[in-house]
Amino acid sequence: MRKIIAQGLFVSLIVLVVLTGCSSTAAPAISVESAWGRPSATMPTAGGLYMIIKNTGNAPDKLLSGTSTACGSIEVHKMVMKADGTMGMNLVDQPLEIPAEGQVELKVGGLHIMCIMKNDKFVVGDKIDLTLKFENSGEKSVSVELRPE
Ligand SMILES: [Cu+2]
Repeated sequence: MRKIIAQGLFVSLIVLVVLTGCSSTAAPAISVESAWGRPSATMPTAGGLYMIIKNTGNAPDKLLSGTSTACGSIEVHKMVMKADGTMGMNLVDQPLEIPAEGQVELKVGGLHIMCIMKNDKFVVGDKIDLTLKFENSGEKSVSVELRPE
């Protein structure tokens, strides 16, 4: 009887090691690079924010939301070709997935973060603080440099 209990304990220990091993190794590792922003060409009170969101971890993560002292609200947009051949923007209403061991590039002509400005305009040369909230990685602070183009 004692032997069975001892074996049972041993098996539970192995299960515990395997379980905790998994939970500590399968995690996203998010970093943000090359962040910059510019005034929108079409919306005078909005600005586009561009950056590379990298995930060096082995589990995906999702960008849930963002806040900034310079922005009244923040949305993820995607540039699309409209039926009349001009470019427009669509709201991305699903959390943006950052794949494991991958990256998502927010760039001119593609995905971007739209900052609906609190004040009148972006001042080129200024830096604005942006906080991005990820599902698993929590909040990441990003300094965004404002450029003319
Ligand atoms: Cu936009």
